[in-house]
Amino acid sequence: MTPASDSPLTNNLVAEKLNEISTLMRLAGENDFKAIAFERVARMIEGLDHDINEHIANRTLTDLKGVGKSIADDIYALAGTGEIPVLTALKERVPAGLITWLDISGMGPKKIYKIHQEFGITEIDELKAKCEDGSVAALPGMGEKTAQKILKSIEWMQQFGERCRLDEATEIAEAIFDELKGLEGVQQISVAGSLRRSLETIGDIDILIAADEQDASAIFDTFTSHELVTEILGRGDTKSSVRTTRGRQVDVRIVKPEQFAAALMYFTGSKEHNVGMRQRARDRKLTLNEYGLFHMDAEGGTDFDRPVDAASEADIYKKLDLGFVPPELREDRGEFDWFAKHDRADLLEEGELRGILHAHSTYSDGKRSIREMAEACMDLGYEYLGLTDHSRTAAYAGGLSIECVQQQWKEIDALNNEFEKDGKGFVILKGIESDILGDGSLDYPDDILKGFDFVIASVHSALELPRGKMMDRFRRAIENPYTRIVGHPTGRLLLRRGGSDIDLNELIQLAADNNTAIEINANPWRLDLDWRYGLKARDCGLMTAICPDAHDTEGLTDVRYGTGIARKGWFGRERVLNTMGVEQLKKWFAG
Ligand code: DGT
Ligand code: CA
Ligand code: CA
Ligand code: ZN
Repeated sequence: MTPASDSPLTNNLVAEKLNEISTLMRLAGENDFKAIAFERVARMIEGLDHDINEHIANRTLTDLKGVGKSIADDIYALAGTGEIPVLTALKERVPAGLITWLDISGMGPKKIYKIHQEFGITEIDELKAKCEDGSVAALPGMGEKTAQKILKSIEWMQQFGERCRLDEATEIAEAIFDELKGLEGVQQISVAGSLRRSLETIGDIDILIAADEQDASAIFDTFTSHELVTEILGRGDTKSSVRTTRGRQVDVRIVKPEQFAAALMYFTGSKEHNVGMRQRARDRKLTLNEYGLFHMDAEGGTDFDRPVDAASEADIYKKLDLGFVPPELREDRGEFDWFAKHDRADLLEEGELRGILHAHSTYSDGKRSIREMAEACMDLGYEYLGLTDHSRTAAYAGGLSIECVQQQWKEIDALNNEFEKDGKGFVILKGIESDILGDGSLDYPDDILKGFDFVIASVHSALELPRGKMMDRFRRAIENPYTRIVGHPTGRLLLRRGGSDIDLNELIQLAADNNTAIEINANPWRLDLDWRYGLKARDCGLMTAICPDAHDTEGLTDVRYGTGIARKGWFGRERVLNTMGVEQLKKWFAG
């Protein structure tokens, strides 16, 4: 993606370019420090709550954290010419094909650089051939084992892709976790890594166990012979890795019980959070690693003979003058500042959700009747269901004509009467997921719109409009007083399709200013609103709702994934609509 010189820069685009520089530097065998500096600035810009163009216009880029003169000049150059000279030079040096090699597990930039230098190859298929004919194995420092590993990894990559959705990872992790947790010798066990942090896509699954050394072997026996395991990738004294069905890698690590807290913190990550934690330790003449928190020795190294007494993650945070940081927030996006001053963040808990908003029935493209959806909600302990079938323009999804809407209202009234008579304490709200039409208007005349308890407004067509047109469209939809919730704002499908090009910071501001919520679509394909905009949302008081977008009764439990993302985005119950009781919610909807 090169910006046409007439199209304005966006925060994401600048971040993308800087990340590209960092990756290419590594592949070109350059100094890691420089690569890391670019990566840091990229991440900072991604999380920026305002438009980078302000800094470009005012020449104030160096006011931003971590931006030195040289990176600032790179960004000014990008803004001015559409190009960054250092990036252009790197691209000439590093063939594009090599970048895909980074996804091969066990292939760091150094190995890639070496193989490329040696054989002059750039494509994965060429690499595959060189592994098969023994050329890679013959290189110094490689060997047959490495070559075989590379081959396996390529095979797997081509079959499955390198990351998976949160629900897929959760299912596999839970099956293995359940089998291991009761085993003799397992003193503590936890999921770690990106899954514990509730990231929207997962590379591999990490599980950590506290056990005595003599119990490790039996625990690994059970793990590596689990029914989901298709291949054992490695087995050692403290770590074993397997490939499961559907191509996911699972790492299980066993540590000494007294090291569990520090190891759990380390392997939960993120790497960026760990870097921040180690710095805080150093600032206090301590060192933190996966084995524990220790005093520094005279040379500034780790004095393993002088551990600091810290038996839990909370203890470690406390010793570093921080409140306990919930795993979801460990992304180095503001948690250090917050927890240096606060004990807690009061994030949403799944149990605080009192009702379901955004679900479909057989009236449009759902698989269950309204009654079935309502009863499933009751069984799960919810107090209300905000039913939102598709609107009339969404013909492909069985969108409701005005007659159908009126018929649905009758059915809902009848069901509500019945529930009331039977003392169920459950209510169905009349909602609709209205398409946002091309010009930003909603999909029914006002006299129909006013009959709904609430309207979710979503874009389902022309997702590819240019940013300016897209924003105009959303602005009009948000300013429409009937719109109460914006549905899946970008329309992305994780690992499949990127979302619309919109300025989410501006969208959040618009929604907050108009007292309109933006949902966190909890369907694991979407998880849209993206948690990375959480700080902006917090700053302007944006409301959200955790919406399963359920098309079947099973889909209702997806709210667990939405809750994880809401926590990652710093949402507490007071900014989540479906933590309200039905009367309060109706009031909010009535505006
Ligand atoms: P993933 O698997 O790509 O979805 O992401 P993670 O975060 O689960 O990453 P993974 O599995 O490579 O490593 C698990 C955690 O271990 C990671 O979040 C932080 C820690 N860790 C691993 N390698 C490093 C490292 O080189 N430096 C630091 N500081 N931490 C690391
Ligand atoms: Ca992982
Ligand atoms: Ca891992
Ligand atoms: Zn939708």
